[in-house]
Amino acid sequence: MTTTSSAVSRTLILVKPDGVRRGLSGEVLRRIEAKGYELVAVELKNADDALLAAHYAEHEGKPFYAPLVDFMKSGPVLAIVAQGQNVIPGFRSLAGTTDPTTAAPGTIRGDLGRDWGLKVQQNLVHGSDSDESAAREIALWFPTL
Ligand code: RTP
Ligand code: MG
Repeated sequence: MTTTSSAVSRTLILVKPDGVRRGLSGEVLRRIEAKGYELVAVELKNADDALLAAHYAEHEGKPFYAPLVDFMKSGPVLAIVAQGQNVIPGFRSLAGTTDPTTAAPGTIRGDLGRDWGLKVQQNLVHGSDSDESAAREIALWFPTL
């Protein structure tokens, strides 16, 4: 039997402290839901060093690592698990490219982000970039899920 359907997957999305501070949590949730993805878990959290070291392990040693961790501790983060077919690349597409200056209009970073002249890019959201990252990150942010 052949089939064209793809399995439902889950991704970890974060509204970073800049997004929460600017009152954009609702706008991000609205875009996730408007795209047709389902919210599985939503929780406001204050990330600590241990959680951020695990979450950003791939970036340890890079010049932006320390400012990135400081930025992520500068206020609460809205952690979200969303699900749907192809939600991992789907949300990355909604988010837009990393640099908000050049992220395409229509994307979260392109519409709502900009360069603030700070040490690290404040680009409003995080989205898991692979099946493996999503499983690892969901387990870190929502250990009981
Ligand atoms: P994310 O992990 O947050 O979804 O973003 P991403 O995949 O698009 O970007 P990544 O390369 O994983 O970088 C993680 C976050 O680090 C900050 N960053 N700043 N040169 C810089 O100023 C710089 N490079 C990276 C951004 O907040 C980026 O989202
Ligand atoms: Mg990344």
